Amino acid sequence: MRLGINLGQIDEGGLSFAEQLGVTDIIANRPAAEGDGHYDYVGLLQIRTRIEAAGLRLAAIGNLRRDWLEKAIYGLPGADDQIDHFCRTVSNAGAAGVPVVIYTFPAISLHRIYRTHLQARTRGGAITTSHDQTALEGAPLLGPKPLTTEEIWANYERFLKRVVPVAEQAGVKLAVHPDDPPLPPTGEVASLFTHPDDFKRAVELVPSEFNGVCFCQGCFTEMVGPGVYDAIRYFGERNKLFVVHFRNVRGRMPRFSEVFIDDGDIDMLRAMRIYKEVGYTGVLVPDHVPHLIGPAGENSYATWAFAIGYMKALMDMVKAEG
Ligand SMILES: [Mn+2]
Repeated sequence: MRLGINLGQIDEGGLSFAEQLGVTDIIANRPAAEGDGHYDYVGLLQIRTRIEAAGLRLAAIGNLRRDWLEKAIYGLPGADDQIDHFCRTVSNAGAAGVPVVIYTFPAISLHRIYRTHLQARTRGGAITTSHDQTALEGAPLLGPKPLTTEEIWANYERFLKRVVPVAEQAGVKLAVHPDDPPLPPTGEVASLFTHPDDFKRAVELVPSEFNGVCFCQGCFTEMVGPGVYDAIRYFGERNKLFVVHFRNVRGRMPRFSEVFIDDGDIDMLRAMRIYKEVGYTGVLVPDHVPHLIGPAGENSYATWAFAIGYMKALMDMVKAEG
């Protein structure tokens, strides 16, 4: 198992921070090398070489612009063109030596729903986010057109049938991340992923060793609470874990809060042991952290350092268990 961190800016500060903490892998989060609807080869190559020059490894790119797939998600005119662009990103990633592309196929989060509460409090008064789904009941959500669950699955299948062969050719793993939060259909907008079974369906839709999951442990816990351990095992045993977002939460849908890594419902040591038991060899990164006091912002180094240090200790511990 490898320890990684998400970086938005691939700059000296972020890379030094990773090195100093003993992190080995970087996930480039919406790297600033966007071309016209896709990532170009040279931009990705430059990101990889910058990371490698710091003695680190580029594990994946993720957090791609959501609107790049909006027409594909809704099945609008221009859908095939967007899928073509996505295929170019995947091909270019392969050529540039990027092993994994993390993506979402989100209808609901196109509406910028993230949490109902953005200034909640957690331990010691740290600012965090929380979500109360009951506040969204009856929300008048409408995309460019009404979208049913059957339609979004059909559109997703069309996408996968085009993209997976390209990924195989390019040697790039496609890791799907759920909408976060994993909302049920809301207003006239459908959603794909509200239960681990939906991911089973996704990986079986177009079977391939390149079609798998970005296992956001936070989102899976938001879906099924303690069922998260079985979900790790299920996808891990089938080699479908391509990336792990190692995050803790308290509560589950319809109500949950983001918390510090050691302060949620998930027994993080138990989770780490399962990743090891199933033979997971990929990267684990921390994901969403409460704002620590001090130089403010979610991206302050201290709050990430706390999560990384905790993860590193857990990884060392399960390694020592043999
Ligand atoms: Mn995540």
